Amino acid sequence: MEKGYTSNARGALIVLEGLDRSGKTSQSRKMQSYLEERGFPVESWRFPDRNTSVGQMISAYLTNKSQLDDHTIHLLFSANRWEKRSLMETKLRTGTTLIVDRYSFSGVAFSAAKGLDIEWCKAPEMGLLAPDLVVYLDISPEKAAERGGYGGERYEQLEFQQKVAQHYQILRDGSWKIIDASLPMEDVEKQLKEVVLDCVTTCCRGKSLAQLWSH
Ligand code: DGP
Repeated sequence: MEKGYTSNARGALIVLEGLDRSGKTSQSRKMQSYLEERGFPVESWRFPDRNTSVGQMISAYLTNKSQLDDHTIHLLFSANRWEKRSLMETKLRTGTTLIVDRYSFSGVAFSAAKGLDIEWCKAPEMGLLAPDLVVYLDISPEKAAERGGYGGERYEQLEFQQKVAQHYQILRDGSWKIIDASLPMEDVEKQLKEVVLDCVTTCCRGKSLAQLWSH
């Protein structure tokens, strides 16, 4: 074990958030390779996880194959995170860092953008694991829309993304790292590497795991 690392060493829970087309998916892959090259056990996850049965219901909704009440789909997105919670905890406690593309903040920002109450939206997320780092890839909805267009899923519309951006603003706190995602990809990557490595190192030194939105 490297000097300074304790027996409480664990993996870091790193969450990437941002609007659709902000570059989260490409950057998660880059961060995974970066950490692997440095010898850290790491996995790339994403929510929604469309592989589970709940995830398939979410996918049908997003691709407009099914209609669901706004509260119902909100709870399904949350259930999709809950069904992965215990595996997530096991991975972290056994030393694997998780780079997660979207998490509870997407859950709240997207549903609140439809007009649901923020506190109501947060409630089912309480008790999920708290990220050690949230990175927000900041891009204007207009710029994001210019990036090769949207794929045609339910939320991929400029007006809706503008509302989502406003709700991300409300959710942000001082612990979030905000990276200008309109910069060239290499510049975004460079800034991400710094904050990610710093976070992984802190968790290796035994930072304890916390829960989301517990008062
Ligand atoms: P993605 O696979 O990252 O492209 O996400 C699919 C879409 O679902 C995207 O428009 C963002 C949205 N989304 C992701 N997580 C949640 C969530 O928890 N709740 C809601 N309402 N929407 C979400």
